[in-house]
Amino acid sequence: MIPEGPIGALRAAGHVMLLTGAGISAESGLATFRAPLTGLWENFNPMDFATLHAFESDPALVWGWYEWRRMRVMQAEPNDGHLAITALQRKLNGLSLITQNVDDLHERAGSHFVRHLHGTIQQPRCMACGKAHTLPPGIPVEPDGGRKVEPPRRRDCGSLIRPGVVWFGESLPRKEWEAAEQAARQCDVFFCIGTSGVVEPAASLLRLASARGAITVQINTEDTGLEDRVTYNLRGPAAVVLPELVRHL
Ligand code: BV8
Repeated sequence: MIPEGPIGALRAAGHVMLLTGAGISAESGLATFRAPLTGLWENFNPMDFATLHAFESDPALVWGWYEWRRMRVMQAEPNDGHLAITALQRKLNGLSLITQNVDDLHERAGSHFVRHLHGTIQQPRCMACGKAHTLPPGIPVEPDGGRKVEPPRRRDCGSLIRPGVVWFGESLPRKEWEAAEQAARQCDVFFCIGTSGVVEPAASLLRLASARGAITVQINTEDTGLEDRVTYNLRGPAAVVLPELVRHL
């Protein structure tokens, strides 16, 4: 049951900001970032892979992990949480959608102007100059039993192609980050949806919005430690809570 508070705040808001994390893609079957990995990767920790050092040390292993994730993303479908956000975007004039996720499920649910703070898995780029690299069409095949997949190299200069994501220790894309900071400063209502609030600087956006007097709402299936720092805490799966919110608008 959704309390009247968040619904009234949404109705009255001039500018709403949504920050989504891996939890909103959980019901599409994509593992969240800190949940134990499954299958081929069950004994691996994402934190050990999502770094430039890991890729430079073993490009085939890290590229194999991203290809496995890209395959899982391409096999996944947007869930009712993604679709509810698209409905919110249509109902509310000023809505900023910022995601920490590297999947494209918000876009495939029909959302526009999605800001990816941590890049996207669908847009690999050249290690040397950052030039976008087009991957062959179709879903990557699961490597035959192994985990390693040699990353492609550019034909002209032979540079390695890397995943188009922001690794730990790397700066966020400036345009996306500035847009997120501006939205956090200006919004009347800030939702953090399906994120553990661990990764910086994304996690600082809630603090910025709150400090500027925004009403803050958390949607999560578990405690994150943010419960005392938000105005409203809605416990439950994003794919259930968000459609319920939209139904009341
Ligand atoms: C930076 C792309 C400046 C890759 C990701 C030392 C050196 C440098 C920096 C640092 C350092 N020490 C600390 C830092 C800062 C560091 C950081 O934050 N580290 C953490 C571990 C403390 N940050 C950085 O490095 C950032 N850059 O600071 O630049 C700089 C530059 C150079 C030198 C110094 C500073 C870059 C961070 C970006 C990392 N890249 N992703 C990839 O995906 O492979 S982050 C990764 O975590 C994903 O993007 C993910 O989205 C993100 C956040 O995680 P969550 O989305 O919150 O996912 P999580 O699994 O944690 O939680 C899911 C939640 O959903 C849970 O709460 C769960 O309960 C909930 N849930 C589950 N199911 C549901 C649900 N909720 C609702 N409904 C459901 N159904």
